[in-house]
Amino acid sequence: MVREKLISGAFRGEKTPRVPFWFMRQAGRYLPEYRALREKAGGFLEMVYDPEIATEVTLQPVRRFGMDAAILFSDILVVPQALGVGLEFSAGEGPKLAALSDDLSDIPDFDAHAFEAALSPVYETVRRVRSGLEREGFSECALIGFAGAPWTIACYMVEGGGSRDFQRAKFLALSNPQKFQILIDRIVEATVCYLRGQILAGAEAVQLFDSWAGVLDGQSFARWAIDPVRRIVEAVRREFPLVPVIGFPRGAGGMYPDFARASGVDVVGIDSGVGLDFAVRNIQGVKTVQGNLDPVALLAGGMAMERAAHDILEALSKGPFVFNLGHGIIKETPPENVARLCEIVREWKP
Ligand code: 1CP
Repeated sequence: MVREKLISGAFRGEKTPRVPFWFMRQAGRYLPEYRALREKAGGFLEMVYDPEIATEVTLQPVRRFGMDAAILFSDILVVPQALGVGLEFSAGEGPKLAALSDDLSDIPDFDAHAFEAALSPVYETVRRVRSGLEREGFSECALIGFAGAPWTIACYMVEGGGSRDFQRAKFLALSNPQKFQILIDRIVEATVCYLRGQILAGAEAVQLFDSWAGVLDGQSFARWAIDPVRRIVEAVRREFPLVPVIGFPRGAGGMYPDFARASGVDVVGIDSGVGLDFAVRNIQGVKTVQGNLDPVALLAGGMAMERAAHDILEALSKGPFVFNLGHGIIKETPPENVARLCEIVREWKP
């Protein structure tokens, strides 16, 4: 019989004997072994589409720190790329995509065959990470797959890259909601297909990153952040009822409780701005909570980090909980701080 992994119990809403943990962006530039491989590979996308390198990078933080989950090394922007949108990452800069036109007349079609072919190296990475975890003795470590939530993906497709406030995406969503809905529906369809591919290849849970949910007003949040996620969750659950879905609507603030109730996700990822009492009262009563140490506290280390981590553990370990950061690890973070944080969480007695 296969024994359930610690973190899977927490994802399904159980209180666990120890608080499980992993960190967003746990693979990346703060690790010297990542930087060495990155140098050899050339570019970021070269790493993502090389299953051998991507597997290695996924396993690096687990070997060093023994997290309870590994997260697939990839990027949310491979989905628009597999839909045929041009994508580039130039050194030191963010991503550049071929932006959609003002009238959204150039929303790409969904060609399932081409889409799956483009993403097959990512599925191969998932298979290799699963067997790598077993082979290297990390049989308690779960593999998390992921995708961007439709709103955030639409933001990048409309804007053509990062932005401070994604004003153009918000403007088009408000001024041309019919067309914007078609864009969102297309991304929903592609994302369901992509998550299915990851789960069939061996992902044991999946996370939807809605990094720009926080720029939406209340009404827009319900339509563009909750509804598309709910439809993805329904489709995944129909086919894979036992695979937990984590939703991370970063910056959702006062809309977090609505998201927890209405999106259908099993686990709600909270950013560092969410107050702990608020999370206990309004989110943890409904769903498992994941979060929310400020990545800057991890960067700072020392007493500031220890105090912040203790506060979170004290408040949230009474219910179903997975310790994480409130956003990704900052690239200047000393690996020793990460090691210390792992020790704090592992030794915490709820
Ligand atoms: O080596 C490098 O220079 C590339 C840096 C990098 C890395 C390590 C990028 C570029 N993406 C990634 C990997 C990545 N991205 C993971 C891997 C798994 C892990 O967590 O270890 C994940 C889950 C993501 C998800 C992602 N990509 C998000 C959602 C999470 C978040 O940070 O809010 C977003 C918004 C992206 C887009 C993206 N990719 C990379 C950058 C610099 C950005 C942000 C662009 C911007 O808006 O400025």
